Amino acid sequence: MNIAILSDFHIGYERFREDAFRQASEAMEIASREADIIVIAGDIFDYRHPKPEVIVEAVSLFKKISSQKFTAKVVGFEGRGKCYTEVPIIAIPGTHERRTADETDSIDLLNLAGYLVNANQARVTVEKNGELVSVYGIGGVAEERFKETINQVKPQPSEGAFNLFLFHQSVYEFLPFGENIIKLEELPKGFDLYVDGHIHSKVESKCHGKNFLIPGSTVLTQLKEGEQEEKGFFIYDTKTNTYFFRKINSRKFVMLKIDIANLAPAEIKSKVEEQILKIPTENKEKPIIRVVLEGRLKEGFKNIDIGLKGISDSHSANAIIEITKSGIESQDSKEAEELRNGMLESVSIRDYGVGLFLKKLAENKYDLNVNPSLLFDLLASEEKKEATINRIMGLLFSSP
Ligand SMILES: [Mn+2]
Repeated sequence: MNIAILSDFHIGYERFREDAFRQASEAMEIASREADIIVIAGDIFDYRHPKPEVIVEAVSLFKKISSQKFTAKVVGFEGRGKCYTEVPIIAIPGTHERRTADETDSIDLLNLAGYLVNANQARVTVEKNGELVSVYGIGGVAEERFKETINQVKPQPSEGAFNLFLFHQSVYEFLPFGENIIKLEELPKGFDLYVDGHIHSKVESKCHGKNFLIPGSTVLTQLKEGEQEEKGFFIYDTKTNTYFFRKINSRKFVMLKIDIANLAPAEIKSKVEEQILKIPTENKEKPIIRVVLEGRLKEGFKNIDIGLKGISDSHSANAIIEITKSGIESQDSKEAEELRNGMLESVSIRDYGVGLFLKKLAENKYDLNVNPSLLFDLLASEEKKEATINRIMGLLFSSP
């Protein structure tokens, strides 16, 4: 059988909401035409409690895809939960859908509606012309709980079937950020194929001598360097153990790292402009360009002096441009760095903020008749923004 392996749709992702839905839909439509089984490795939704309009998007997509004609049928289900359909669309909840154990999540909702089978801590068996494929899934859990979960549920391959192990975690070989993260060799043995989600860029590797695949997300989320590759999913042939990456039309993402060492703001601006103009913009969807400025600014200039907003505005018809200035070293970033390094442990962030605020006010010869600490508290207030702003304006600028 051919298995389509997809992951991380992040439907509802605010920043690129339309992209998330459009790209997930395209991937699912192609998958339903070109594969016998669709397997989704978690994070269908971007958050735990999707808004009704986001649920509607997902329901409309899964309703449509699950009503297509599939020759392969679900013939077996054992484990947590219940199965309500024969349609071979199999998914697990990811870390974005995860709720506390035994609480229902949004994958349970799609499962109950019969649009897919939730394989979280369960084995789903699919049959087509006498061939069996068995999928054992474990939904995303906190990294430190994953090994314990494997020990509890003891995933076993099923005899006489092609066995796929499906999960949604970091894997140490690709994200070595902690002791708790599982290593490939610690994954359960005996499966013919290992499929993971969570990591948003594509990975092709081996585990216990078998193929290990991460398809990556179908939508751009983190604007990281590794996300410049084209999005899509794998189609895996169980008879030959071969696979290929099926690309979808995803919005292009380009990351531009620009060295601004010893440049003045005007020079930086023209350097950025020049680099942006080199990127082709012929695609139907505007590309997302992330400009990362790195290096130490020319003496005498500060971060704030670089007026880059004009650049994003002047290109807004052809591209979505985001400019990151955090790689710049100057007085401003030194202050942020002090905070990060915990050099100010004895001082609360708020007190440190007040200190900076007072210093800046003094530098600017602030002499209005409002207590600076009160002003700080008002400006930092999270509540009733409009009323707060009116109050500040009143205090500062009304005649006594
Ligand atoms: Mn994800």
